[in-house]
Amino acid sequence: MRYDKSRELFARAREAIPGGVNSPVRACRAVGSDPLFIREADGAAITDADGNHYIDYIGSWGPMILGHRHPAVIEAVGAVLQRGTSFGAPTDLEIELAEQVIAAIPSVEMVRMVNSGTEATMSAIRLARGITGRDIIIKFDGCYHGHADTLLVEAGSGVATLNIPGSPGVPADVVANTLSLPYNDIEAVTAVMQRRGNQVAGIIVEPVAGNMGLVRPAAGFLQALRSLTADNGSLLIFDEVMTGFRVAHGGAQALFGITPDLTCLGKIIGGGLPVGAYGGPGALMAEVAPQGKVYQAGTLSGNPVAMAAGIATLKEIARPGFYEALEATSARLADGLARAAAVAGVPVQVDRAGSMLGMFFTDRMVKNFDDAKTCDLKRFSSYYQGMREAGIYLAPSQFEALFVSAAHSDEHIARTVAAAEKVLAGLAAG
Ligand code: KE4
Repeated sequence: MRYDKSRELFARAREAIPGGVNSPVRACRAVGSDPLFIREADGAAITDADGNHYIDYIGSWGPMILGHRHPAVIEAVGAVLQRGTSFGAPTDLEIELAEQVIAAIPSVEMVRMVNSGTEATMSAIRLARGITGRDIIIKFDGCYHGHADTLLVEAGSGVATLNIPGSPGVPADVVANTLSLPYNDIEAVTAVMQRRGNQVAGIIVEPVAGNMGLVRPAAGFLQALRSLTADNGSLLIFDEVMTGFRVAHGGAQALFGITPDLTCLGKIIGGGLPVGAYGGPGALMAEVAPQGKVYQAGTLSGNPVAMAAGIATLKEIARPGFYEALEATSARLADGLARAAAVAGVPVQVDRAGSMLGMFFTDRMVKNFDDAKTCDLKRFSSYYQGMREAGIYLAPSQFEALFVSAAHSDEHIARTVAAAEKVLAGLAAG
C-alpha cells in the first residue's frame, strides 16, 4: 500500500499539533508506524488519505457500534443542523437522550450530559467526594478513566502504551488521595477497605477493563467491590464509557447484575460526536449544581447536534435482535482469531465481552495489568503492521481493545481471519 498522502499530512500536522495528533495513542508510536490520515468511512470500512481501504476494528475507539455513516445518524444530525448548531440553552433533544439512557440503565434515574468520558469520570469522582465528604478514591492498575489529574495513576490506554509513569504536571498532592490496586485482586481491595474504608469516597472501576487490553472481571470481583463500598458508606462508580451499550444494552452492570451508585458513559451515547455523561439515583444526582452544591458545567454540554447523533444511535441499538446479531459476529471473529493463532503456534490469549475483543500476545492468562505487561510487544507490533498491510485496521497498541460493529459482515470477518492466519503464520516462521 502507498502512504504518501498520510506521510505528507503527518509532516504538516507535526508542525502544528503536538506529536501530529490530538490524542497520543493515535500516533501509532508503540507499533513503530506512522498514523494513517483518514479521508472517510462507511459501514465497517475506513479509507485513508491515499485511498487505501481497511476493515475498521477501532470504530473511533468504541462509539461506532452501528458502523460508520449510519443513515439514521446522518439524517438525524442533518435535520438538527437546519435548526442551528449550539444554543447554550436547554433543548428537547437532551431530555430525549437522558430518557433513553435512564430507560436502558435502571440504576440511572437522573443523568448529566458532558462532552467526554474524562469529564464524566472527573465529575463522578467530584460528586462522590462531595456527597461523602471523603477524599480517597480507589482505582485499579491498567484501568484508564480519562486524563483528569486525580485519575492519572497507573493508568492504561495511551498512558500504558507510551509507558508514561503517571504524568508530569500532576502534583503529588493531587494523587495523594488516589490509590491504585491490582485489578481483580479482591484481597488487596478488602485489606485497604478494612484499614481505611471510612475515608474512601469511592471506588471507580472499568467493569470490563478495555484499556490494558481486554480483561474481564474475575468471579466475585465486582460483587466484592459492591459489598465493600456499601459496608463502608463509599460509592461504587462504574466507568462504562467503553462498556456502556457495548457489552450489553444495559452495559456491564446488566451483564453482571451489579448495581453501582454512579455510572459514567461516553462513546456510543454520542454516536461519534462528543458526548459523555454521568448518572445515578435521583437522591445522589440531586447533589449536582444547580439542584445541589457539587459544581460541574460545560459550554457545549448537551449540544443538540451531538444529542441527535446519540439519540439516533440508541434508537437503532434498541431494535430487537441487535445485540444477538452483534454477539454472533463477534464470537465468530474471536473464534477465528484464536484458531488462527493456535494453527500458527503463536501464543495468544483472545478474549471477548460482547463486541469488545482483546488479543494478548502472551502465553499467560491475563487477569491484571502485570499479566498484560508480559505480552511480547515487538511481536504485537509486527502483527499490527502485517494486518494493516492486509487492509485490517486495528488499535495501534497491545493495551487497547477491538470493536465489532453491526456493519461487520460474515465476509468482513472471514477476510480478517484469513489475514490473521497469514500474518500469524509469518510471525511463527520468524
Ligand atoms: P474520553 O475523555 O477519551 O472521551 O474518555 C476517557 C475514557 C474514560 N473511561 C474509559 C473506560 C475509556 O476507555 C476512556 C477513553 N478510551 C480511550 C481508548 N482506550 C480513548 C482513546 C484516546 O485516548 O484517544
